[in-house]
Amino acid sequence: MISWPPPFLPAIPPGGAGLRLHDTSTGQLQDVTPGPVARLYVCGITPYDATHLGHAATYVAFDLVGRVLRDNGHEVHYTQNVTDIDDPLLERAKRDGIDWRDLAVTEADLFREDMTALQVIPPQDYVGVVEAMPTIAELVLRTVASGAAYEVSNDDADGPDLYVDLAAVTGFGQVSGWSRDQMLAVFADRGGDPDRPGKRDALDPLLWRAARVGEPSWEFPGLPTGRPGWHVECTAIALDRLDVPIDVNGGGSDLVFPHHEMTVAQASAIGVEDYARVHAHAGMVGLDGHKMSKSRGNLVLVSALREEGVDPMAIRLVLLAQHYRSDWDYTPDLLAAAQARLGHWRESLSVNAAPPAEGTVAAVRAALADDLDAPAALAAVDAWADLTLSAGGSDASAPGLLARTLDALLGVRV
Ligand code: 5CA
Ligand code: ZN
Repeated sequence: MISWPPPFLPAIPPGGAGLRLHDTSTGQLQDVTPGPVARLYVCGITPYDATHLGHAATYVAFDLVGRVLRDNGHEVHYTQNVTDIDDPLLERAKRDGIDWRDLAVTEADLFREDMTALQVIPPQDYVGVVEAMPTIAELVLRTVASGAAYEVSNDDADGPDLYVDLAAVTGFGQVSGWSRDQMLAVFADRGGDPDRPGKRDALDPLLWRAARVGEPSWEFPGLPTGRPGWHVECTAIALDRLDVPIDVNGGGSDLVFPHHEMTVAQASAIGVEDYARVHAHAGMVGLDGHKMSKSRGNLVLVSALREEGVDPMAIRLVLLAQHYRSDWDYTPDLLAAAQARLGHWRESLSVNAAPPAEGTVAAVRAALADDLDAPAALAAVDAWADLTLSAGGSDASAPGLLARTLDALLGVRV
Protein backbone atom coordinates (compact mmCIF):
# COMPACT_ATOMS: atom_id res chain seq x y z
CA MET A 1 0.00 0.00 0.00
CA ILE A 2 1.17 3.54 -0.43
CA SER A 3 2.27 5.10 2.81
CA TRP A 4 1.82 8.81 3.54
CA PRO A 5 4.23 11.70 2.87
CA PRO A 6 7.02 12.14 5.41
CA PRO A 7 7.17 15.38 7.38
CA PHE A 8 10.28 17.53 7.01
CA LEU A 9 12.75 16.60 9.75
CA PRO A 10 14.93 19.54 10.75
CA ALA A 11 18.55 18.85 11.68
CA ILE A 12 19.56 19.50 15.28
CA PRO A 13 23.00 19.23 16.90
CA PRO A 14 23.86 15.62 17.80
CA GLY A 15 23.36 14.49 21.38
CA GLY A 16 20.83 11.65 21.55
CA ALA A 17 20.49 10.21 25.04
CA GLY A 18 19.76 6.56 24.16
CA LEU A 19 16.38 4.89 24.67
CA ARG A 20 14.93 2.75 27.41
CA LEU A 21 11.48 1.29 26.91
CA HIS A 22 9.23 -0.70 29.16
CA ASP A 23 9.20 -4.25 27.84
CA THR A 24 5.90 -6.02 28.43
CA SER A 25 7.43 -9.48 28.44
CA THR A 26 9.92 -8.79 31.24
CA GLY A 27 8.02 -5.97 32.96
CA GLN A 28 11.32 -4.07 33.05
CA LEU A 29 12.80 -1.04 31.41
CA GLN A 30 15.10 -2.25 28.71
CA ASP A 31 17.77 -0.50 26.68
CA VAL A 32 16.88 -0.41 23.03
CA THR A 33 20.25 -1.04 21.42
CA PRO A 34 19.80 -1.66 17.72
CA GLY A 35 22.48 -2.00 15.10
CA PRO A 36 22.87 0.80 12.56
CA VAL A 37 19.37 0.04 11.28
CA ALA A 38 16.70 -0.08 13.97
CA ARG A 39 13.79 -2.42 13.18
CA LEU A 40 10.36 -1.30 14.28
CA TYR A 41 7.05 -3.10 13.72
CA VAL A 42 3.77 -1.56 14.87
CA CYS A 43 0.36 -3.10 14.34
CA GLY A 44 -1.72 -1.01 11.97
CA ILE A 45 -5.41 -0.24 11.76
CA THR A 46 -8.36 -2.34 10.73
CA PRO A 47 -9.84 0.22 8.35
CA TYR A 48 -13.56 -0.02 9.00
CA ASP A 49 -14.00 3.30 10.77
CA ALA A 50 -12.11 6.56 11.11
CA THR A 51 -9.01 7.17 13.23
CA HIS A 52 -9.89 8.02 16.81
CA LEU A 53 -7.72 9.61 19.47
CA GLY A 54 -6.80 6.17 20.85
CA HIS A 55 -5.29 5.05 17.55
CA ALA A 56 -3.60 8.42 17.19
CA ALA A 57 -2.10 8.17 20.70
CA THR A 58 -0.62 4.76 19.91
CA TYR A 59 0.86 5.87 16.58
CA VAL A 60 2.23 9.09 18.06
CA ALA A 61 3.88 7.06 20.85
CA PHE A 62 5.68 4.84 18.35
CA ASP A 63 6.45 7.90 16.23
CA LEU A 64 8.43 9.15 19.23
CA VAL A 65 10.31 5.84 19.28
CA GLY A 66 11.32 6.41 15.65
CA ARG A 67 12.30 10.03 16.30
CA VAL A 68 14.42 9.16 19.33
CA LEU A 69 16.14 6.32 17.46
CA ARG A 70 16.96 8.70 14.59
CA ASP A 71 18.28 11.23 17.09
CA ASN A 72 20.51 8.43 18.43
CA GLY A 73 22.01 8.09 14.97
CA HIS A 74 20.11 5.05 13.72
CA GLU A 75 18.37 4.57 10.47
CA VAL A 76 14.86 3.31 11.20
CA HIS A 77 13.21 0.53 9.23
CA TYR A 78 9.56 0.81 10.16
CA THR A 79 6.93 -1.70 9.05
CA GLN A 80 3.21 -1.43 9.70
CA ASN A 81 0.37 -3.65 8.48
CA VAL A 82 -3.18 -2.80 7.50
CA THR A 83 -5.81 -5.39 8.40
CA ASP A 84 -7.77 -4.77 5.21
CA ILE A 85 -9.64 -8.07 5.44
CA ASP A 86 -11.13 -9.33 8.71
CA ASP A 87 -14.51 -10.08 10.26
CA PRO A 88 -15.20 -6.57 11.67
CA LEU A 89 -14.51 -4.99 8.28
CA LEU A 90 -16.82 -7.46 6.50
CA GLU A 91 -19.55 -6.96 9.11
CA ARG A 92 -19.42 -3.15 8.87
CA ALA A 93 -19.44 -3.24 5.05
CA LYS A 94 -22.47 -5.54 5.10
CA ARG A 95 -24.28 -3.34 7.65
CA ASP A 96 -23.68 -0.25 5.52
CA GLY A 97 -24.38 -1.96 2.19
CA ILE A 98 -20.99 -1.18 0.70
CA ASP A 99 -18.20 -3.27 -0.74
CA TRP A 100 -15.63 -4.21 1.92
CA ARG A 101 -12.80 -3.16 -0.40
CA ASP A 102 -14.29 0.32 -0.84
CA LEU A 103 -14.71 0.68 2.92
CA ALA A 104 -11.06 -0.28 3.50
CA VAL A 105 -9.80 2.14 0.85
CA THR A 106 -11.88 5.04 2.18
CA GLU A 107 -10.87 4.55 5.81
CA ALA A 108 -7.21 3.89 5.01
CA ASP A 109 -7.14 7.14 3.00
CA LEU A 110 -8.58 9.03 5.94
CA PHE A 111 -6.03 7.43 8.27
CA ARG A 112 -3.18 8.59 6.02
CA GLU A 113 -4.58 12.14 6.06
CA ASP A 114 -4.83 12.06 9.85
CA MET A 115 -1.28 10.72 10.25
CA THR A 116 0.05 13.35 7.84
CA ALA A 117 -1.72 16.14 9.74
CA LEU A 118 -0.31 14.84 13.03
CA GLN A 119 3.23 14.77 11.58
CA VAL A 120 3.64 11.06 12.14
CA ILE A 121 6.65 9.75 10.21
CA PRO A 122 5.34 7.09 7.81
CA PRO A 123 6.50 3.46 7.77
CA GLN A 124 8.66 2.52 4.77
CA ASP A 125 6.69 -0.71 4.51
CA TYR A 126 2.97 -0.10 4.77
CA VAL A 127 1.55 -3.49 3.92
CA GLY A 128 -2.06 -4.52 3.49
CA VAL A 129 -3.10 -8.09 4.23
CA VAL A 130 -4.73 -8.48 0.83
CA GLU A 131 -1.57 -7.53 -1.04
CA ALA A 132 0.53 -9.72 1.28
CA MET A 133 -1.73 -12.75 0.84
CA PRO A 134 0.91 -14.95 -0.90
CA THR A 135 3.42 -14.20 1.88
CA ILE A 136 0.84 -15.01 4.55
CA ALA A 137 -0.27 -18.20 2.80
CA GLU A 138 3.35 -19.30 2.63
CA LEU A 139 3.71 -18.91 6.39
CA VAL A 140 0.48 -20.84 6.91
CA LEU A 141 1.85 -23.64 4.74
CA ARG A 142 5.14 -23.62 6.68
CA THR A 143 3.17 -23.92 9.91
CA VAL A 144 1.31 -26.90 8.50
CA ALA A 145 4.58 -28.46 7.32
CA SER A 146 6.13 -28.00 10.77
CA GLY A 147 3.35 -30.08 12.32
CA ALA A 148 2.12 -27.19 14.48
CA ALA A 149 -1.28 -26.86 12.77
CA TYR A 150 -4.38 -29.04 12.68
CA GLU A 151 -7.69 -29.15 10.89
CA VAL A 152 -11.11 -28.50 12.42
CA SER A 153 -13.99 -29.54 10.23
CA ASN A 154 -17.04 -27.37 9.74
CA ASP A 155 -20.44 -27.77 8.11
CA ASP A 156 -20.62 -24.58 6.12
CA ALA A 157 -17.47 -24.57 4.00
CA ASP A 158 -15.90 -26.89 1.45
CA GLY A 159 -12.72 -27.43 3.42
CA PRO A 160 -11.57 -27.48 7.04
CA ASP A 161 -10.42 -24.51 9.12
CA LEU A 162 -6.83 -24.63 10.37
CA TYR A 163 -5.70 -23.88 13.91
CA VAL A 164 -2.29 -23.49 15.50
CA ASP A 165 -1.53 -26.22 18.02
CA LEU A 166 -0.15 -24.24 20.95
CA ALA A 167 1.08 -27.48 22.51
CA ALA A 168 3.60 -27.65 19.67
CA VAL A 169 4.93 -24.16 20.38
CA THR A 170 7.69 -23.25 22.82
CA GLY A 171 7.47 -20.22 25.08
CA PHE A 172 3.72 -19.61 24.90
CA GLY A 173 2.85 -16.94 27.46
CA GLN A 174 6.20 -15.16 27.21
CA VAL A 175 4.82 -11.85 25.93
CA SER A 176 1.92 -11.29 28.31
CA GLY A 177 3.11 -13.39 31.24
CA TRP A 178 -0.59 -13.98 31.91
CA SER A 179 -2.14 -17.00 33.62
CA ARG A 180 -4.38 -19.28 31.61
CA ASP A 181 -7.41 -17.87 33.47
CA GLN A 182 -6.46 -14.32 32.54
CA MET A 183 -6.09 -15.40 28.93
CA LEU A 184 -9.43 -17.20 28.87
CA ALA A 185 -11.16 -14.20 30.42
CA VAL A 186 -10.51 -11.96 27.39
CA PHE A 187 -9.94 -14.38 24.52
CA ALA A 188 -13.54 -14.45 23.26
CA ASP A 189 -13.87 -10.65 23.46
CA ARG A 190 -10.72 -10.16 21.44
CA GLY A 191 -11.49 -12.22 18.37
CA GLY A 192 -10.89 -15.69 19.83
CA ASP A 193 -13.23 -18.69 19.76
CA PRO A 194 -12.55 -20.68 22.96
CA ASP A 195 -15.74 -22.75 22.64
CA ARG A 196 -15.32 -23.94 19.07
CA PRO A 197 -15.88 -27.71 19.04
CA GLY A 198 -13.00 -29.72 17.64
CA LYS A 199 -10.21 -27.49 18.93
CA ARG A 200 -7.47 -29.26 20.87
CA ASP A 201 -7.13 -26.36 23.27
CA ALA A 202 -9.56 -23.50 23.89
CA LEU A 203 -6.79 -20.95 23.30
CA ASP A 204 -5.51 -22.33 19.99
CA PRO A 205 -5.76 -19.48 17.48
CA LEU A 206 -7.38 -19.67 14.06
CA LEU A 207 -4.70 -19.87 11.40
CA TRP A 208 -6.74 -20.15 8.20
CA ARG A 209 -10.50 -19.94 7.72
CA ALA A 210 -12.12 -21.91 4.93
CA ALA A 211 -14.44 -19.71 2.85
CA ARG A 212 -18.10 -19.52 3.90
CA VAL A 213 -20.68 -18.67 1.25
CA GLY A 214 -20.39 -15.07 0.12
CA GLU A 215 -17.10 -14.42 1.90
CA PRO A 216 -14.01 -13.18 0.08
CA SER A 217 -11.44 -15.94 -0.31
CA TRP A 218 -8.10 -16.75 -1.83
CA GLU A 219 -6.79 -19.94 -3.37
CA PHE A 220 -3.36 -21.41 -2.78
CA PRO A 221 -2.19 -24.92 -3.60
CA GLY A 222 -2.24 -27.02 -0.44
CA LEU A 223 -4.72 -24.82 1.45
CA PRO A 224 -8.52 -24.81 1.56
CA THR A 225 -9.96 -21.86 -0.34
CA GLY A 226 -10.17 -19.20 2.35
CA ARG A 227 -8.41 -16.42 4.21
CA PRO A 228 -6.00 -16.07 7.11
CA GLY A 229 -6.82 -15.72 10.78
CA TRP A 230 -5.80 -12.42 12.36
CA HIS A 231 -2.49 -13.04 14.14
CA VAL A 232 -0.61 -14.75 11.35
CA GLU A 233 -0.79 -11.64 9.17
CA CYS A 234 1.50 -9.68 11.46
CA THR A 235 3.99 -12.53 11.88
CA ALA A 236 4.14 -13.02 8.11
CA ILE A 237 4.42 -9.34 7.19
CA ALA A 238 6.99 -8.62 9.91
CA LEU A 239 9.19 -11.61 9.02
CA ASP A 240 8.93 -10.77 5.34
CA ARG A 241 10.08 -7.18 5.78
CA LEU A 242 12.31 -7.16 8.87
CA ASP A 243 15.19 -9.29 10.07
CA VAL A 244 14.78 -10.81 13.51
CA PRO A 245 15.02 -9.96 16.25
CA ILE A 246 12.81 -6.95 15.63
CA ASP A 247 14.12 -4.22 17.95
CA VAL A 248 10.68 -2.96 18.99
CA ASN A 249 7.38 -4.73 18.36
CA GLY A 250 4.53 -2.46 19.32
CA GLY A 251 0.87 -1.64 19.50
CA GLY A 252 -1.78 -0.72 22.03
CA SER A 253 -2.08 -2.68 25.28
CA ASP A 254 -5.26 -4.35 23.99
CA LEU A 255 -2.93 -6.31 21.70
CA VAL A 256 -0.75 -7.83 24.45
CA PHE A 257 -3.04 -10.84 24.53
CA PRO A 258 -4.00 -12.56 22.37
CA HIS A 259 -2.55 -10.73 19.38
CA HIS A 260 1.11 -10.28 20.26
CA GLU A 261 1.24 -13.51 22.26
CA MET A 262 -0.07 -15.36 19.21
CA THR A 263 2.13 -13.44 16.78
CA VAL A 264 5.17 -14.69 18.69
CA ALA A 265 3.72 -18.19 19.07
CA GLN A 266 3.15 -18.24 15.34
CA ALA A 267 6.82 -17.38 14.71
CA SER A 268 7.89 -20.07 17.17
CA ALA A 269 5.73 -22.59 15.30
CA ILE A 270 8.01 -22.17 12.26
CA GLY A 271 11.20 -22.18 14.31
CA VAL A 272 11.75 -18.43 14.81
CA GLU A 273 12.40 -18.07 18.55
CA ASP A 274 14.02 -14.63 18.71
CA TYR A 275 11.13 -12.63 17.32
CA ALA A 276 11.50 -9.30 19.11
CA ARG A 277 13.81 -7.73 21.66
CA VAL A 278 11.25 -5.42 23.21
CA HIS A 279 7.46 -5.66 23.20
CA ALA A 280 6.15 -2.17 23.89
CA HIS A 281 2.51 -1.28 24.49
CA ALA A 282 0.66 2.01 24.65
CA GLY A 283 -2.13 2.56 27.17
CA MET A 284 -5.79 2.76 26.25
CA VAL A 285 -7.50 6.06 25.62
CA GLY A 286 -11.07 6.16 26.78
CA LEU A 287 -14.12 8.36 26.71
CA ASP A 288 -16.60 8.56 29.59
CA GLY A 289 -14.94 5.68 31.41
CA HIS A 290 -14.81 3.22 28.52
CA LYS A 291 -12.00 2.32 26.12
CA MET A 292 -12.53 4.26 22.91
CA SER A 293 -13.39 1.64 20.31
CA LYS A 294 -14.95 1.40 16.92
CA SER A 295 -17.14 -1.44 18.09
CA ARG A 296 -18.49 0.54 21.07
CA GLY A 297 -18.78 3.74 19.05
CA ASN A 298 -17.59 6.12 21.81
CA LEU A 299 -15.17 7.93 19.57
CA VAL A 300 -13.47 11.27 19.25
CA LEU A 301 -12.23 11.26 15.68
CA VAL A 302 -9.06 13.04 14.62
CA SER A 303 -10.73 13.98 11.34
CA ALA A 304 -13.76 15.45 13.14
CA LEU A 305 -11.54 17.64 15.28
CA ARG A 306 -9.64 18.75 12.18
CA GLU A 307 -12.90 19.59 10.43
CA GLU A 308 -13.84 21.75 13.41
CA GLY A 309 -10.68 23.69 12.69
CA VAL A 310 -8.62 22.34 15.61
CA ASP A 311 -4.89 22.75 14.93
CA PRO A 312 -3.42 19.22 14.48
CA MET A 313 -0.45 20.33 16.59
CA ALA A 314 -2.84 20.94 19.47
CA ILE A 315 -4.23 17.42 19.00
CA ARG A 316 -0.67 16.09 19.06
CA LEU A 317 -0.02 18.03 22.27
CA VAL A 318 -3.12 16.49 23.88
CA LEU A 319 -1.59 13.07 23.21
CA LEU A 320 1.94 13.99 24.27
CA ALA A 321 0.69 15.43 27.56
CA GLN A 322 -0.17 11.89 28.73
CA HIS A 323 2.46 9.26 29.37
CA TYR A 324 2.16 6.73 26.56
CA ARG A 325 1.79 3.79 28.93
CA SER A 326 -1.02 5.21 31.03
CA ASP A 327 -4.70 4.68 30.39
CA TRP A 328 -6.55 7.98 30.28
CA ASP A 329 -9.89 9.48 29.35
CA TYR A 330 -10.20 12.23 26.80
CA THR A 331 -12.04 15.37 27.92
CA PRO A 332 -12.44 18.69 26.09
CA ASP A 333 -10.48 20.53 28.77
CA LEU A 334 -7.39 18.52 27.76
CA LEU A 335 -7.77 20.02 24.31
CA ALA A 336 -8.21 23.51 25.73
CA ALA A 337 -5.04 23.06 27.80
CA ALA A 338 -3.11 21.86 24.74
CA GLN A 339 -4.31 24.84 22.70
CA ALA A 340 -3.22 27.19 25.48
CA ARG A 341 0.19 25.48 25.67
CA LEU A 342 0.65 25.73 21.91
CA GLY A 343 -0.18 29.44 22.02
CA HIS A 344 2.24 29.98 24.90
CA TRP A 345 5.03 28.13 23.07
CA ARG A 346 4.38 30.05 19.84
CA GLU A 347 4.53 33.35 21.65
CA SER A 348 7.79 32.48 23.41
CA LEU A 349 9.39 31.11 20.24
CA SER A 350 8.60 34.25 18.26
CA VAL A 351 10.94 36.50 20.28
CA ASN A 352 14.28 37.68 18.85
CA ALA A 353 16.38 36.61 21.81
CA ALA A 354 15.76 34.34 24.76
CA PRO A 355 17.49 32.39 27.53
CA PRO A 356 19.82 29.67 26.18
CA ALA A 357 17.97 26.55 25.02
CA GLU A 358 20.73 23.91 25.20
CA GLY A 359 19.67 22.78 28.68
CA THR A 360 16.06 22.47 27.56
CA VAL A 361 17.07 20.46 24.50
CA ALA A 362 19.05 18.12 26.77
CA ALA A 363 16.08 17.83 29.14
CA VAL A 364 13.74 16.93 26.27
CA ARG A 365 16.20 14.26 25.10
CA ALA A 366 16.68 12.86 28.58
CA ALA A 367 12.92 12.71 29.19
CA LEU A 368 12.19 10.90 25.92
CA ALA A 369 15.10 8.48 26.43
CA ASP A 370 13.51 7.51 29.74
CA ASP A 371 10.61 5.38 28.46
CA LEU A 372 9.25 8.23 26.33
CA ASP A 373 8.40 10.59 29.16
CA ALA A 374 6.78 13.14 26.88
CA PRO A 375 4.95 14.91 29.74
CA ALA A 376 8.34 15.67 31.34
CA ALA A 377 9.64 16.88 27.97
CA LEU A 378 6.66 19.25 27.64
CA ALA A 379 7.24 20.52 31.18
CA ALA A 380 10.86 21.38 30.30
CA VAL A 381 9.66 23.39 27.30
CA ASP A 382 6.98 25.08 29.42
CA ALA A 383 9.67 26.20 31.86
CA TRP A 384 11.76 27.73 29.06
CA ALA A 385 8.69 29.44 27.59
CA ASP A 386 7.73 30.85 31.02
CA LEU A 387 11.22 32.20 31.58
CA THR A 388 11.41 33.66 28.09
CA LEU A 389 8.16 35.55 28.47
CA SER A 390 8.74 36.65 32.07
CA ALA A 391 12.48 37.47 32.14
CA GLY A 392 13.68 37.32 28.52
CA GLY A 393 17.25 36.59 27.52
CA SER A 394 20.00 37.48 25.08
CA ASP A 395 20.58 34.27 23.11
CA ALA A 396 19.44 35.01 19.56
CA SER A 397 19.82 31.40 18.43
CA ALA A 398 17.76 29.88 21.25
CA PRO A 399 14.24 30.21 19.79
CA GLY A 400 15.31 28.65 16.48
CA LEU A 401 17.19 25.81 18.17
CA LEU A 402 14.26 24.98 20.40
CA ALA A 403 11.72 25.21 17.58
CA ARG A 404 13.77 22.77 15.48
CA THR A 405 14.13 20.45 18.47
CA LEU A 406 10.39 20.40 19.14
CA ASP A 407 9.83 19.63 15.49
CA ALA A 408 12.49 16.88 15.23
CA LEU A 409 11.99 15.12 18.57
CA LEU A 410 8.38 15.74 19.54
CA GLY A 411 6.92 16.21 16.07
CA VAL A 412 5.39 19.51 17.15
CA ARG A 413 5.83 22.21 14.56
CA VAL A 414 5.21 25.62 16.06
N1 5CA B 1 -5.40 -4.28 12.89
C1 5CA B 1 -5.24 -4.65 14.27
C2 5CA B 1 -3.80 -4.84 14.65
S1 5CA B 1 -3.00 -6.01 13.62
C3 5CA B 1 -5.89 -3.60 15.18
O1 5CA B 1 -5.82 -3.76 16.38
N2 5CA B 1 -6.48 -2.58 14.56
S2 5CA B 1 -7.27 -1.41 15.34
O2 5CA B 1 -7.71 -0.51 14.31
O3 5CA B 1 -8.25 -1.96 16.19
O4 5CA B 1 -6.24 -0.67 16.24
C4 5CA B 1 -5.12 -0.02 15.66
C5 5CA B 1 -4.10 0.32 16.74
O5 5CA B 1 -4.66 1.24 17.69
C6 5CA B 1 -3.65 -0.89 17.56
O6 5CA B 1 -2.26 -0.76 17.87
C7 5CA B 1 -4.48 -0.79 18.81
O7 5CA B 1 -3.82 -1.39 19.93
C8 5CA B 1 -4.57 0.71 19.00
N3 5CA B 1 -5.79 1.13 19.73
C9 5CA B 1 -7.07 0.75 19.49
N4 5CA B 1 -7.93 1.34 20.36
C10 5CA B 1 -7.15 2.12 21.18
C11 5CA B 1 -7.43 2.99 22.28
N5 5CA B 1 -8.68 3.18 22.72
N6 5CA B 1 -6.39 3.62 22.87
C12 5CA B 1 -5.12 3.44 22.43
N7 5CA B 1 -4.79 2.65 21.38
C13 5CA B 1 -5.79 1.98 20.76
ZN1 ZN C 1 -1.00 -6.84 14.39
